[in-house]
Amino acid sequence: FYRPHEPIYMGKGENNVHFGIPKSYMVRQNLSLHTILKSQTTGEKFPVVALDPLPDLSFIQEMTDDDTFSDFSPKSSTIAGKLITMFMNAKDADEFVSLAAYCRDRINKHMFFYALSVAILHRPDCRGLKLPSNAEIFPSLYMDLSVINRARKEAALADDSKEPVEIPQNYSSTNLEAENKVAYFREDISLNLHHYHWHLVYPFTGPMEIVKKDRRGELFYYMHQQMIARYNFERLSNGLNRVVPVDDFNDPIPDGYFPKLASGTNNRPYPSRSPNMILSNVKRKDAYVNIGKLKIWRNRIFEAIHTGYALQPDGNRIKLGVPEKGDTENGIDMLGNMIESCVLSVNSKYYGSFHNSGHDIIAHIHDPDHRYLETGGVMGNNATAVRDPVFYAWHAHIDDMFYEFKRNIPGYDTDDLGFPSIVIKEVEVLTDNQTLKPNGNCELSTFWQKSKMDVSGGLDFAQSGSVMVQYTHLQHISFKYIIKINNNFEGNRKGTIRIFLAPKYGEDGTQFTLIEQARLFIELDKFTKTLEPGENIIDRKSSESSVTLNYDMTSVWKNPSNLIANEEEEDCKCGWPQHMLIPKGSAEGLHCSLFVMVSDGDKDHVEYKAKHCKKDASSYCGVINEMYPDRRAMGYPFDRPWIVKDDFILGADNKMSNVFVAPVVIRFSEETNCV
Ligand code: CUO
Repeated sequence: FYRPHEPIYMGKGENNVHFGIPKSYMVRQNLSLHTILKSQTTGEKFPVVALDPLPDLSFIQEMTDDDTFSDFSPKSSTIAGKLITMFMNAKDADEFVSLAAYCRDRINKHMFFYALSVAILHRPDCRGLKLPSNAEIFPSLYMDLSVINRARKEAALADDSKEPVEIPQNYSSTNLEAENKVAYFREDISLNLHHYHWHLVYPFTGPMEIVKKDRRGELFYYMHQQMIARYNFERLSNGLNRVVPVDDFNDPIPDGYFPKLASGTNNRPYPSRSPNMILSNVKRKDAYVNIGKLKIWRNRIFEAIHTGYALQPDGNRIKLGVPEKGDTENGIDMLGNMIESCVLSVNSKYYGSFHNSGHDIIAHIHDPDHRYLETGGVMGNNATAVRDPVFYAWHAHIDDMFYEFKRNIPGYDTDDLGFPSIVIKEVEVLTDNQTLKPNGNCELSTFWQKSKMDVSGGLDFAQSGSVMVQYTHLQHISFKYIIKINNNFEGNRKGTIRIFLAPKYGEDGTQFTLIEQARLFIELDKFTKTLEPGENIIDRKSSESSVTLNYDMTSVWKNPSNLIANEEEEDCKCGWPQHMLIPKGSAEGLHCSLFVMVSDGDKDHVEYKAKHCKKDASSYCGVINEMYPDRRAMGYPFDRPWIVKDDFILGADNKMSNVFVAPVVIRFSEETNCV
């Protein structure tokens, strides 16, 4: 992974005269039997097994380093699927390493590292191996190209005269563009890493055994639903209206985006999109999307949603899994795989590839017939898509389609929501610098923080040694929830504590109804507790959240043993950034509703195969090789409408004792802290 464009060095054996000769030379000399590989980071040599026969890479030739790898185009994803399969089929770790070494300089770099990463995450012999952060491998996908150029200059200096290169907080636009107010969210390095990593863990192509994961389609729906809810929360924090979905393919796309990034393969700048551009059919060698087809696919998907049945390739219909009451919901799972679409789609010919093609058509809006030889835009890459405002507009539409299903199945009634004899008496949040609620209100505090990361591993051909960049991101003062629960049963009961947060007021200052607020609730935490009879006081830290992961940006290259995860970390490689758990709020204080529910832990419980299973960041990312750790529908209890009084959430008719809504204010301070 180190320095992706520098050739790897291989030779024929310990005493080989060719040792240390760049791979490109070896290709020219037709030297194909490689037995010694030299580590780029340490200079250490180690043997690799000879491959016999050599792998046939003819399927990959259409994709050179001059092409931009797009996660969503059928061409890229078909080739990537074959490459992943090849890596997964290597019979042992030795063969896997040889295969990777053989392929590395012969394949489009982005494609290579994507497929290799998917394989490392899924091969049993790679358990415990940590992937380096993609921002370290391809920093130009995560920060302004001018920062990379300045980092190269720093690399040439002696270590004691190097200074960190600052990534300006506003580098893609100014506040003349209203969307710039939420650029800190869209362009957050760790958020982009989360999205990239999520799609590595849940590829939509490749061998069945890695695509087919428990409730995969449902998680595609839920993780992206939460991204939209969080983005809208952030927008309301900044005085912006909620995102408007892209649902009419003939309308101009109002938002422009000028990324200032370079592609990780050919170093060309990512194309920009001016405001109000109009979609047209994409007819290129590397992408083909027809607007008429998109509309047909969408109609068919809606037909499946409204009839409750999907058409299979053999002409028979299959129930779209509309759940019987109390059952785990699987209709949304089927729909997730169908809309995305992934290889698990019930009928990919008939329902097409709606979501992926949407990414693809938007990514090529600037050069749909390739007459200018431009590559695709940021929407075509999972590592860069979420920085573009149109990502949220597109996914808001996708989310509306999922919600169309959810609102057509039975809503939750008090039986589905209640847990009689469990009473939440009080909920408080206290930040680490508070012992009491100020003015009787629970208050959360957000601020800017500066952090650093080392990009030297991605500065190909630059001098070695660390090169730090410094960036600004949102942060909050850590806090804890104190929840008082009475268990009026005679014995112990297991409770699942579900904590959500939503803004209380809409764009025009009116208080949301439950129906409006439901789709805005963001999950903050979910955990299980044994509740003893009588009063229980639960004290839970924000850092323990089941949603988040603490992104450690220290370079793995400083000490290659960092690539081996310790036991604790083994299963946690994906997650919402901890520093973005709480939306920004506002200087005057954004009023929010903190929703806490206790549901019956026995009904929610899922049995794992493994004895010790780390559930870090499992809410949006699941648990590797395991069932999703909650039997309820993802997003429960806000995934479906409620058949209870509309004003319930406002506390006017609190019949369900296992639910509590506490007012919380998020106050933002302009002060910047450095770590
Ligand atoms: Cu994550 Cu559209 O699925 O980007």
